[in-house]
Amino acid sequence: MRRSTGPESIVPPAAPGGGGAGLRPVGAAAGQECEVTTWARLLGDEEPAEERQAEAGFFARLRDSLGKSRRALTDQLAAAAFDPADNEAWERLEEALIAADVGVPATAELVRRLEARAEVGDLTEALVDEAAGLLGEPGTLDVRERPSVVLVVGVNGTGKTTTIGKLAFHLHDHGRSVIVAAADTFRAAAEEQLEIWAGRAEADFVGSERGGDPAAVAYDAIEAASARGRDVVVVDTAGRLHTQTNLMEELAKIRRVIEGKLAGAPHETLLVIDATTGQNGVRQAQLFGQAVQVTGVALTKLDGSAKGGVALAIAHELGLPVKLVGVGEGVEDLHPFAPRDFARALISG
Ligand SMILES: Nc1nc2c(ncn2[C@@H]2O[C@H](COP(=O)(O)OP(=O)(O)OP(=O)(O)O)[C@@H](O)[C@H]2O)c(=O)[nH]1
Ligand SMILES: [Mg+2]
Repeated sequence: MRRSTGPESIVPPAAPGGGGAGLRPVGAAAGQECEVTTWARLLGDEEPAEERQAEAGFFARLRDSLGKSRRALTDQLAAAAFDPADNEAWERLEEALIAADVGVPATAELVRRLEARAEVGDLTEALVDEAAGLLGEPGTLDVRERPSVVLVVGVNGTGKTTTIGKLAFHLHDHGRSVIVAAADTFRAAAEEQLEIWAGRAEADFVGSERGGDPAAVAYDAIEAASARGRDVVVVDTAGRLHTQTNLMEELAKIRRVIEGKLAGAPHETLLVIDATTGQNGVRQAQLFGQAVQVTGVALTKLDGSAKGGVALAIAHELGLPVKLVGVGEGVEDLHPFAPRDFARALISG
């Protein structure tokens, strides 16, 4: 199949004068290196230098997207200089973190880590460091097996289908042949929406009759991938059924059928969380975690959210790696999660 879009059209232009490991993103403070986290790295591929260079520009987009969240966090802190000897200063810090949807356990942990420092020094810098530490290492997406299966779950409207479309596009852009499976047979327009994305990503599409068995769609897609020698199957699921219990039972069934069809599958189970829902997203993750074993989170709609701090709650409270972030509706708006860049964009800008 011929590509309709070249890679140069999906990556932002490189920063002028940038090159190699010393690249600095637009707007990064002097002396701060960009933690370039590329699609190649996420997928475990060799990393071409031009990809590192081009993706450094994503930091600027992330920083813009996290503007609202950053203001929610820093407005309260900026008013006074931080004095570690002042109890009220610590209380203000805690309040600011909780207001930014970091959640109580992750806030307590951040404060504990800051208090454990011999000296806090510049609060912003210290907080960026500790937040990055809490977020952990950049994640990877396990798509080494052929075929690999990525099951995508989440509440309705969080951005599952859109994220799958973008992911399929980037997988294709990195040399993977992809099949997308419309195992959301509940909603009328769901198939059509996924099929449009499949076209953009040059992925094969597997669907069913409306109201058909979602697990059977996943089964058919894996069978097709094996028969056609495709690399990755990405399975879209419903976000809403008649009742929440039905949904969880259905997802668990889809998972069981995938496991039964292909040993080791699903290789990834991504939970899509809408960042604008903040702490609600944490509760969703607990619920989905019980039904299907979630291996990572795609945090979407950071562009419209003031609750980006929820990434810290997800990482710390649930121990789930955030693997992808969504900052808009376009194909270039999905990006591998870079913990240090994220912490910096969230806290210091
Ligand atoms: N601003 C913004 N919008 C997004 C992002 N990701 C998804 N959306 C939008 O959110 C809306 C819902 O996205 P879908 O992909 O249909 O969500 P879904 O989880 O598949 O929804 P259901 O199929 O109903 O369960 C769409 O209008 C998307 O364009 C994002 O990162 N930023
Ligand atoms: Mg959908």
